[in-house]
Order: sequence, then C-alpha cells, then structure tokens
Amino acid sequence: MSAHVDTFARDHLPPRDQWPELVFDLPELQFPAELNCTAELLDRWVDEGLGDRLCVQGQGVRWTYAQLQAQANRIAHVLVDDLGLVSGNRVLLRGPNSPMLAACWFGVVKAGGIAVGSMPLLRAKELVQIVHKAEISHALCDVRLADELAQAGPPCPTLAHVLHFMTERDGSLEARAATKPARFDTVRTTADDTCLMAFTSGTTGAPKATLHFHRDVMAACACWPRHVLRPTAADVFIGSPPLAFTFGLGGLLLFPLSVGASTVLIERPGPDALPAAIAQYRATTLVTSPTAYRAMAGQLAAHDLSSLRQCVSAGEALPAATRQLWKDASGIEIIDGIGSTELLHIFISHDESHARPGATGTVVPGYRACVVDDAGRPLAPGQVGRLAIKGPTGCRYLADERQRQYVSDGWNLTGDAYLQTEDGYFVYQARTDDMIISGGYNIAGPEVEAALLLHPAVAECGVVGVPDDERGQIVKAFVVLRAGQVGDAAMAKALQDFVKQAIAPYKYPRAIEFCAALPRTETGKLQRFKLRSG
Ligand code: 3UK
Repeated sequence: MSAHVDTFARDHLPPRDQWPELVFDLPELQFPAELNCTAELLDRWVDEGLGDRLCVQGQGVRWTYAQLQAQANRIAHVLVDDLGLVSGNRVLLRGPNSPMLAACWFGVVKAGGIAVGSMPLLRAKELVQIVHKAEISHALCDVRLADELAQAGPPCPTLAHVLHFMTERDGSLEARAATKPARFDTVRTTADDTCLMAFTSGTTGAPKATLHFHRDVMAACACWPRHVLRPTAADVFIGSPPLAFTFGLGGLLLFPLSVGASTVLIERPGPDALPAAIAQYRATTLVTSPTAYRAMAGQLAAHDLSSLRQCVSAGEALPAATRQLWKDASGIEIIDGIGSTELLHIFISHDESHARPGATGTVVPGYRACVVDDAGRPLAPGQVGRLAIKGPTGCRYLADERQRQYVSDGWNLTGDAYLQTEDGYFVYQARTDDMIISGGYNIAGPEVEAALLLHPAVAECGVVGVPDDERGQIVKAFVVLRAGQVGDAAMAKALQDFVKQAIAPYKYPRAIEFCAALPRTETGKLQRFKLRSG
C-alpha cells in the first residue's frame, strides 16, 4: 500500500530479494501502517500544547515549534497549491544549513514529497546527475546557490519548478509562503512510503541514491539517540554536517526534534566559527567530524563552553590522539559512532562512560553487527574482516546494480574492515579497499595515521599505499605540520622513528610528503584516492 500519487520511488526500489533483512525487535520499533514522520517530529509537539517551546535557531532566526510548523505548512501550500506538487514527487533542496532549509525539508515531507538534499558545494554537472537520477520535478534553492542550479537547468527537462529562498523578492519562496495559511493537513503517507533520497558521498563512479521511508526516519530516532545519546528536551544541538548528509539531517534536525529539544543551524560552521557559536547559543550537544575536533581543540580557551555537555563524532574514524586532545581541552569524552548513508544513521557507538580509545564502540540497540570473511562466514574475535550490519534500516539503492555489493545474504556490508574484541567492541581498521599490502603484510592506513597524530608536530595526516617495485606497495604518509614546524629530512626521520616506537615497525611510513592541506570531501572524509594518484 502506498499513499503516493507519483510512484517513481516505489517503482525503482531494488527487487525484494535484494533487500537487507530488516529487524524490528524492540518495542519502540513497532510502527503503524500509516505514518508521516513530520507528524511525529513536528506536529505532535504543537498538538500536545508545547508549540511555544524553542525549536530552531540560526542567523537572525529564533523559531518555536509552532513557528517552524507554520513555516513548513506554508511551504507545503506553495508546493501543492502553486507548483502542482503531488505526493511522491522529488524535491531538490539546496542551501547551507539554516532554519529556512529545515522548514523546506518539513514542508516537502509534510506534503508527501520526497526530500532530496544536495551538498552546497556541488557543481552544475553533479546537480544534473542528481536531477536525472531522481527525476526531480521541483527545487527549493537558497538564492546564494542559484547560479550553479541555473546552469544545471537547461539539460534537466523534468525540473519544472525552481523557487529561491533567503530572499524577499517577488516570487521568492518566502514571498509566496507569506500569502499562505499557517495550517496544512500533513499528507497521510504509509510507513513504507519514501520520504528521503540521500545521495552517497562516494568518491568514484556515478552517484548512488539511497531510499529511506517515513518508518526509517522514526527507526533511526528510536535507536542511537534514544539508547546512546539520550538527549533531553532541554538540549541545544549545534554542529557542522550539512543537512544533505544524513549524519547532519539526523544529528542536527531529526534527533533534537524527536525529543522536543532545539537545534542551531548555522551557515558557516567551520572549526574557527563553531566555538564562538557554542558560546553564543549556549549549546549543549556538539555534532561534528574528527578533524574538526582536532582543529578546535587548540582554540577553546578563548570561549565560554560551559554549556557544552555532549560531543558526537562520526564520518571517519576518531583517532585516540584526537579523543585525548579534545578531552584535555574541554573535559568532555567524545561519543564516536559509525553510520552510513545506506543505513541512514549510526549503528555502532558508545556513550561517554563506555568510550574505549581506538574503538568505535558496541552495536547500537536495534541493530546486529558481526565481522565476516569474504564468503560471509562469521570470524572469531580479533580477526580482521568485513563489517556486516542488520537492523530496522538498511540499504535500498534507487535502480542500481551496486545493491548486490552492499547487501549480501540479508546483511549490509558497509565496505569497512573491522575486528571485534572478546567483549563486543568493534575496532575500525580501514575501508576494505584501502588496506595497504606491503611486503606481504596487511597494513591499515588509519592505524599509522593514529600513531603519527600522537606526535606534537603533526596537525593532520593521511596514509596510503603507493606502488613499489620491490614490495608491491609501500606505506606513504602525507603530513600537515603544525604552524612553526619545518618539513625537512630531519622531521621525516623523526616521524618515522616515532611511528616505529608506537606500533609494529614494519608499518612505518617509508615515504613522507609534507603538504599544506589534505583533500577532503564536504562530509569531512579524507580523499585517499587523491593521495594515491597525486
Ligand atoms: C566511514 C566511519 C570509522 C565508514 C555517516 C554517521 O559517514 C556517514 O555516512 P557515509 O555514507 O560514509 C559511511 C562510511 O564512513 N565512517 C563513518 N563514521 C565512522 N569510520 N569510524 C566512524 N565513526 O567507512 C562508513 O562505512 O558518508 C555517519 C551518520 C550518518 C552517516 N551517513
């Protein structure tokens, strides 16, 4: 059963036998057949009389739940009444994080549409790929990102309607919304209607779109936040991941709203601006990447961070050195968690009192995790293999053959090499295709990085395997030094000796290149393929 008039998403789901097995074995994972996640995350609080509670803040904006709901309702009216949106249509959302972008997300999903986020830095060429793949009919775009989308426009025949926001000019989304009623009947979708298409931040090949249902959104809220983070209605979330990245969508919008808390959505949440913003908004819960924690650790003294209570890291492995640096600077134990676009959010993590440096944590309630060999057989503790996950959410690519690579035998294979300890902790090694094989040894680049990061001269680093006639590959480190340090032969030798002392000597970087910065994606991930080819 579906409430969608436009059945595109349902028509392009993978065949049922290629889905992961879905498990709903917690009481909080029982969902009704009819479900629109916006009714649960937004309307519910207003219905319960809590509409006056603070909901979302950003540059010059401070909205209560009732105000966000009213704005989302007006946007839903614009989409449906003026732009002919029918349920199941895909709507591209574009903009840096802001309360208005959040209102657009809720407006689309309330109207039964499918929200398709796009990373702010995408170029026309990449936008065209997304519009084609998702057959997007409508776009709501921050006016400051209008140019790139306009260039994408001509080769995109399906894209019939584009409205701009963050501008009051005639015909803008805001101007139209202002003429609409603040009430809108949230479309009564089914639990397994798609509400969200998230494109993966994959580094190679054509982009993949993952399909997530209204039920998946609520399941994500019921697992990691409820069991690990355990926020309260008094919390104020803040952080950096874009809402187009499901790490940001969950961590900065869905999860705070699921408990009646508030969130701060700022446009330029770099490590130089975040500490001041935490102080300004008295934020309690910080959501960002390992590199941002490392970059911020040195700058905390100048700011009043007394409001800060919890810090979440995801997107890349959290090196033990970064955990310690942040703890020394802030007094707070970071909560690490691995999630993926395919599984929507975090499935292995730990709370503050169960942190173990160098490990990602234990499986999040609602999920199952194991480490398997290439044939899919479970491995014993301590053995390195592929991470396999099952739970209430799972991978469903939109019309993509690569479904068979991510899902095998009902398990989601994330592409990560992990080992599990006797007591159930999962220890990240590397992406499976990033393992370095040198002179017959398997070496995980992140382990060498973690060792280098312990050296006081190292600001950031990336370690990859590069071709070598004699050894097949050798370990090469790209190192960004802290200000004032000199990248000469003596420094290279010092770093090599340092690594040999810290971990098994055969893992030391035989080549070291000093550089000014490392290539990263907008989701904060190191682009190893660029280091290998560069
Ligand atoms: C890597 C990690 C070690 C890992 C994401 C939280 O990152 C997210 O989604 P993506 O699809 O990438 C998934 C891949 O990223 N990774 C993420 N977190 C960690 N590796 N430790 C970690 N803590 O390779 C994984 O397979 O971009 C993260 C929530 C939602 C997300 N989409």
